[in-house]
Amino acid sequence: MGDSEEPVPVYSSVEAVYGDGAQAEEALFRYNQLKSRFAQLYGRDPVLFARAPGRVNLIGEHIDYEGYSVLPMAIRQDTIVAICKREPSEGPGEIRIANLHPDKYEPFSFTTDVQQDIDVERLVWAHYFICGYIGVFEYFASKGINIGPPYGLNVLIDGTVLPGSGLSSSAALVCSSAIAIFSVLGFNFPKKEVAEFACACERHIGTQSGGMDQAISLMAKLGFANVIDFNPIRATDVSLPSGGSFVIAHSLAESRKAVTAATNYNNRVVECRLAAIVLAVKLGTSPKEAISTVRTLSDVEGLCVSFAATQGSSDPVLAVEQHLHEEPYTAAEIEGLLCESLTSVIVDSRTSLAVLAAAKHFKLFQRAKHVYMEAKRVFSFQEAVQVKRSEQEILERLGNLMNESHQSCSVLYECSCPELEELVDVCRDIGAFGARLTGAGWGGCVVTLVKESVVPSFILSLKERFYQARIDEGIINRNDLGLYVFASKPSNGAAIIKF
Ligand code: NG1
Repeated sequence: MGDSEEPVPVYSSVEAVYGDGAQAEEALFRYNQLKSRFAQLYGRDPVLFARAPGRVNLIGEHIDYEGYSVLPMAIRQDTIVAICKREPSEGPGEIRIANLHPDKYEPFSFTTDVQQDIDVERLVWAHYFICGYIGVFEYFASKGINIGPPYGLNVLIDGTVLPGSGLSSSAALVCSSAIAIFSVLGFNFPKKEVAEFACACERHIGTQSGGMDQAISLMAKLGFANVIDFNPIRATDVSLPSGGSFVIAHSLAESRKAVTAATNYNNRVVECRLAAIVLAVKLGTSPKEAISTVRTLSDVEGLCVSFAATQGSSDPVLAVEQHLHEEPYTAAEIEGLLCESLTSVIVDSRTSLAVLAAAKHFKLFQRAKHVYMEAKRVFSFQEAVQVKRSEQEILERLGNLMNESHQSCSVLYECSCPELEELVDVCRDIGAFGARLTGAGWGGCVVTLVKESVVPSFILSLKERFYQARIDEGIINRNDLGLYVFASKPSNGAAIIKF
């Protein structure tokens, strides 16, 4: 039985998750704080805690939703959910959700309706818990599990993954919520299945998310990055070179993925889908068949590779270069090629229709080229850590791949922003092997590879070159700097903790 077939682990101590020493002490402090605040709020102790980590994606950006493998690692920052069922004596069924930091995240109360709608126009932080709640009950329904009338829940949450940072605070919150909910109801499930339904349920928030974040959050193992494959989800451990360290640095521009979905994240999902359908048609599939069978660029990779073979190559990019044009496509041009209106091609979701309404044109060439080339870089990265070379050579190779990935995200995928560009430049300038935006982009963090031995001086230089001006302008507080720039080793995946 592979790891991913195993249920979410249940531990009775924080050490099992966070390791020994300072990190375990820090964690214990957080759990104790949650426990006593929970008792103050709800008059008793939580029955259990569920935690799920954020992640940093080392390489493979914006390709998970196209079906391609990615290479992230879990970070130590996580979200912890403390939970208990509400007793009938506590009044009508409701879900009470509070945060350990009510100054930033006010409390909310929701009904126990398992089919409630999330108003994506008025998103609040606690909706991510509700999204997990809806997801758990959809999963129960798919398994024929009926627990009778839903219970009310008391919930208290603490998260240390910075929101809007590209480190997947949303998946950490959705995954920890989902685990807490099924666990307090007396269930546990294989990690792989939880990752799948957690990904599906995050779509209630309105982004057509790919599945990387939930998969790594659930399946990560201390000390390893992972290659995550999709359809079906599978995680393979990757040992990183011991002399290197990944430093994560925030650009201080917030990536507001859910709010900007129609023009940014979901727009790219739709552009890739249209690129895949147009490629299929150009390569001989009838428009009708392409529209009904092709969803992602991985669906047409075979056709592209066969086309490349006619020219003695196996590179799908050749088909992109010869069958798509660089000039952005208008809706009318694509409709002409497909003999259908775009709204009847993309009929399956409200969020995709919002993309069509907002789009001026579609950059099919650029998006498809990025996806195929980035997918190849993931394999090259995985290969580079396995090959017998000197450590310096491996680190240089990985750094180059990260730089190429950033260039592609920036130029072809257009998901960077001025602050990320500045930060990437500074990182390279002060000696990183490579640096790139991580996560969806349009703000958020950069991940940069440096020699382990220089991490402290690297962080110091970053402070001087990037953050000092922002501290002087009052954008961030000097004392909070550790939240925005830190080195990270691969951390553990999600767990249930009962003490
Ligand atoms: P972030 O920015 O960390 O939420 C998002 C998606 C991923 C992936 C990356 C881009 C969600 C929950 N996550 O990550 O699936 O597509 O962008 O590689 O939507």
